[in-house]
Amino acid sequence: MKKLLIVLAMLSLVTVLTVACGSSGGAGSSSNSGTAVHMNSTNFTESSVTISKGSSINLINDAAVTHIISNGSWVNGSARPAVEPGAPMVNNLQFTATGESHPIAPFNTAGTYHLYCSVHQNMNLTVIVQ
Ligand SMILES: [Cu+2]
Repeated sequence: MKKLLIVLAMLSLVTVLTVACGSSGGAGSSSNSGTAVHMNSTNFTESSVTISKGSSINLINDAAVTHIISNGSWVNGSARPAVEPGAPMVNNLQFTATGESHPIAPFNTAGTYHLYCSVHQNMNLTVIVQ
């Protein structure tokens, strides 16, 4: 009898998890929604984020300003677009509204990558993939 209860409990847990995943709207069954990285009105709220290989980040705009994100970085006040080998392509990903969020495709190769906002000088994000 105890065994049956455990089995029932596990089945209901699986059901809850399945429903939760189904409603998240993820593109792939194995992908998660990504590590949240927030942006305020002029910058990323953290300058770097560390994630595990194969996972993604989810950029979230916390301000009612436009951010346009691409591969690359600001160096000494100059925008330097650059798609680093192994980085997912991010090409003028635009945010315009508060609360708007966009996932970045999974980082499948370990390394250090850079994203920047072409609107805001020195708005840089380093993504460390381990
Ligand atoms: Cu910006």
